[in-house]
This record gives sequence, structure tokens and C-alpha cells, in this order.
Amino acid sequence: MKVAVVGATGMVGEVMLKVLEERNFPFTELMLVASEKSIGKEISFKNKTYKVIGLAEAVSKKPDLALFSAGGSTSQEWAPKFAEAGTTVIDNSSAWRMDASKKLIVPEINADQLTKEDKIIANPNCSTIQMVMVLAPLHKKYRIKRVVVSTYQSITGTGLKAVKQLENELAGIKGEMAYPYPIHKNVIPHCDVFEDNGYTKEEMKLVRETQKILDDRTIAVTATAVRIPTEGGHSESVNIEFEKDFDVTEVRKLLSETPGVIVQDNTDVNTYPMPIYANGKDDVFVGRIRRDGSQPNSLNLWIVSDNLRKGAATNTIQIAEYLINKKLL
Ligand code: 11C
Repeated sequence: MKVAVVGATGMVGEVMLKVLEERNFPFTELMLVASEKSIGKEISFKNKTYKVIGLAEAVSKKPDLALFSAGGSTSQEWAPKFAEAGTTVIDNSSAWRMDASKKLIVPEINADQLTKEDKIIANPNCSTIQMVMVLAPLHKKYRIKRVVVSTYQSITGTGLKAVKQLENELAGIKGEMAYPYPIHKNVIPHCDVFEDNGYTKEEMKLVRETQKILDDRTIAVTATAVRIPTEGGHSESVNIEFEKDFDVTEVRKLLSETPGVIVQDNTDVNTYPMPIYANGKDDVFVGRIRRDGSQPNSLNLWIVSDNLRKGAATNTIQIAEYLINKKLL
């Protein structure tokens, strides 16, 4: 199988290669693909050096699978060209997620929707993936009516430019800014661009993508997405109102039995999820699980996951593994 990693020089691309190596992902030929300015750059993978190639060359080589993490506009333009060449594209950008003809997949939840005909498959936004991993089993059991989420998002979600901004600020160097304000010693209630409704696109992704993945447009979701000067993972404070009542011990048990979810919840010994634990791991961590006594059938919890792994690279590769296992490629 010929595999292309599109956006191989970016932050997610780098993690994608790491995850492909760790999972011993099967391929006969690997193409590392990036924009014009990176063509010819050398990247080593499994003790072999690969030269980065451009998008047109990659399409002409007709890969069986292309793992895209190259931004929305590249994906909009190039994913259909790969698909026309017979390649199955799994795309990490927001370009196709809300397209009614494309599937938005978190393998543990809805990979069974996939068929051989799906040539462009969308990978959800990082902050959505970690939240739905926890919401899905709870929705099945107690029916979710409403979710109120506030995020505390890692600068790695913005990319290398933001990591550099923080490094510069820590070193007292004036440099290029990824954000409109300093991020060191600051918190910025602004992830992605603002939409006309006063919410950011990141906030609206949490609303729209959650409803699409859980296949239930009746779930009310409202979000506030915030950037904080951390790396290693996104954190989320989530308040959930259910139709049915629940028992907190039963919720903890249900989540601890959910594949891909780890419960870290023992306040006696200060155990709860944090980016320093989630960093480099593929699981979604949940803790601070407690009843919201302010209204009926409501729960509070805290979710953390490595946004570059389960939030991006790992989820993409899990989709690819599903396609291979089910012979859908
Ligand atoms: C962030 N969630 O942390 C974003 C990064 O739609 O795939 C990923 C953007 C996306 O800023």
C-alpha cells in the first residue's frame, strides 16, 4: 500500500510520522508531501531518509491512502484531486467536516459508517474529539440534553508559530506573533476566527461537530474556547444535563470501561487529568466527575487529551487502520 503524509513538515505531520512508526503502520511506499517551500527537505523515518515532494507529484504517484494535515485551503484544493486519482483521503482540516456528503469520524464512536465509497473522510477538531469520546457512552445511557463546555487549549493547537511566540516571550525576544496578544502570563479567550454570531469558529466546531458525530442535532451545546500558555494537551471543563438521572459511581464505572478513555479521579490523593500527564499519550483522560447540584440530572467533569495525538494524528491513523482492517481501501 502506497501512503502519502500531506503536511509532513508541520506539527501534526511530525506527530503523524511518530505514530505511524510506533504502530508499525503497513506500507510499501511512503511519500512525505508538503508545500512548495519544503520540497526537497529531508526527513528521516525508520532509519531511512525521505525527500519531501510536492502535491502534484504525489497525486501523479496515485497513493492508496493520503493522510492530510496541511490546512483547510490546501485540503479544499487538493483532497478532491487525490480522490479523483483513486486515493482515500483522511483529512485533518476543517474543510470537509460539515459537508453533508462527508463522514466525520471518531473510530471508537462511528467508524461503522465508513464504506469503500468514502474517498474523503474528515477527522474532527481536537477539542471536539476528546469531548465526544466522553460524551458518547454517556449519551447512549442517559441521553444528553445540553452541554456547556469551556476549553483551556494548548498553544500547539495553533502550530509552530505559537510555540515560537511563547519561546520568544520567555526569552525576552521580540518576534512574530501568532496571537494578537502575548500568551506568556496570559489567557486569551479567542481560538480561531470570530463568526458573525460572536462565537469563534473553534467554539462553533464544538457545537456542530459534536451533533454530527453523535448523530443527534437535538443536543444543545454551547462553548467558550480559551488559549492558555501550555503544551501537552487541551483541557475542558464540561457541564452535562441529561434526560435521565444517573449515579456518579456508575458514570465513573461506565467511563472506565470505555475504550480510549482513562478515568483519573481520586481527589483524596489529588488525582485528576492534566496536560503534563496526557502529553504524548493516545488516551482521553477524565476526572473531577461530580454531580452538579444546581439543577436536576446534571454532571460536571474535566477532560484532558494530547491535542496532537488523539486530537489529530492518532485519530487519523486509527481511521486508516479501521479501513485496512475492514478491507475498505
Ligand atoms: C486549536 N483546535 O487548538 C485548534 C487546532 O480545525 O483542525 C485545530 C484546528 C482544526 O487551535
